[in-house]
Amino acid sequence: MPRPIDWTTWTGQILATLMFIIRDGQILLIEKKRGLGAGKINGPGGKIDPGETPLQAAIRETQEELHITPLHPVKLGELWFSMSDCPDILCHVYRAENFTGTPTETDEAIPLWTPTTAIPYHRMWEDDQQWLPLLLDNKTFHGRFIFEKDHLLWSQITPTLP
Ligand code: 8OG
Repeated sequence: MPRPIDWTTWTGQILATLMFIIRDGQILLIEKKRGLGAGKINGPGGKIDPGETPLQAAIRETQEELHITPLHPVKLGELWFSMSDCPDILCHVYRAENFTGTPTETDEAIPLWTPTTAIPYHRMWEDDQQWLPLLLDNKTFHGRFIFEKDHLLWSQITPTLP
């Protein structure tokens, strides 16, 4: 049984972002080299710095990790993670259709273009297969998840109004 959580009073201790760029039937993912989820495939993203908006952080993290700038990102989702081994994470999820620059390997990430029909979910966080299809469909969503270490114990995805 997952530990009980009162989601009505839940607040994220760590604020984070994810950015998914989707162009010509392909999604730009990264192989993450360090930080939480190192070794996994994910979108670029990371923690929000003090004084930054979520959108500013999502753009900055994509610039730092891949040396590109996403154009006109739109927030589609919010993910609430209750983790057993680190503080609670509230993650804002963005989608963009275009970018400037050339995706480049950095100390943090290796760029990986994948057809949207062949996303490597087996190399991603366990919850991603529950909400990434909604993002690909341009739907808005709110997800809540309880993790025990790397293992997803409980999840709930709710569609939200755009
Ligand atoms: O700063 P750092 O890169 O370590 O921040 C963690 C990043 O990992 C941040 O972008 C949020 C993201 N992240 C989680 N949990 C999950 C998850 O379950 N799925 C995905 N796709 N990303 C996650 O912290």
